[in-house]
Amino acid sequence: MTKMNEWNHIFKLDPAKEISNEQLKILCESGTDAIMVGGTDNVTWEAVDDLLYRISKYPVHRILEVSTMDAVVPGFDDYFIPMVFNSTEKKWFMDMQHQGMKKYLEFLDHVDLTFEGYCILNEEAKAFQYTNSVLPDVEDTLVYAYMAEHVFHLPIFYLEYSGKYGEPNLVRDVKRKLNQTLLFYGGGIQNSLQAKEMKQYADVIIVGNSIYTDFDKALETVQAVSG
Ligand code: 1GP
Repeated sequence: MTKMNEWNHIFKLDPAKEISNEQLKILCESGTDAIMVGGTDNVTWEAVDDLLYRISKYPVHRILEVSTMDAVVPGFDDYFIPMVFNSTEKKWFMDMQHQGMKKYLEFLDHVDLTFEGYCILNEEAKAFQYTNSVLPDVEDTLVYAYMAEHVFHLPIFYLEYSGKYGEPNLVRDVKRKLNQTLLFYGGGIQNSLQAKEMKQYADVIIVGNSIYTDFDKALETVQAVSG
């Protein structure tokens, strides 16, 4: 398994959506650096467990991005925990995470937890609305990036445009603010060109929805940014 700072690409699977075994095999064997399981709505234990079982047939790195305490299924290689910087409610930055770790306190020495500084930039995204986020301007976003690295020393700062292709210049400017913290970009990547454009600046791009809307083009994003 390569180290996270060598990663380029992640496919994010939504446990609430259907995917065939054939497509799953192709994604897992595509050369992507990891398969991340995560979503906002209807994330159930059964659906996460089913996806974990199915992706575990392949030698791919398996990440659960935790969005609900009801579906923290054991057996993933990594657990990614979002901390939403631009939420107006502290619970999405600190309290849910605190409660979750309290629930699993006895296991914390035995699992890999990776905290992601999240900045949600699409007002239409379910996660934006669910977390009562406010849209930051460019300066706000740059300061969140600075805080992720220098105040909280987080390994990841994640520009999350879920469902919408973002602003490459903002991704570029945020990247310039980061030295140690990795920049993840996710949102609206549907083809190789978009993957390449965002990968110029982001350390890792995340491709989600287009898996379900245009599988072949989503698949091409791996080769577009690898190597
Ligand atoms: C969603 O950032 C990921 O959490 C990917 O976004 O689904 O728009 O590709 P898309």
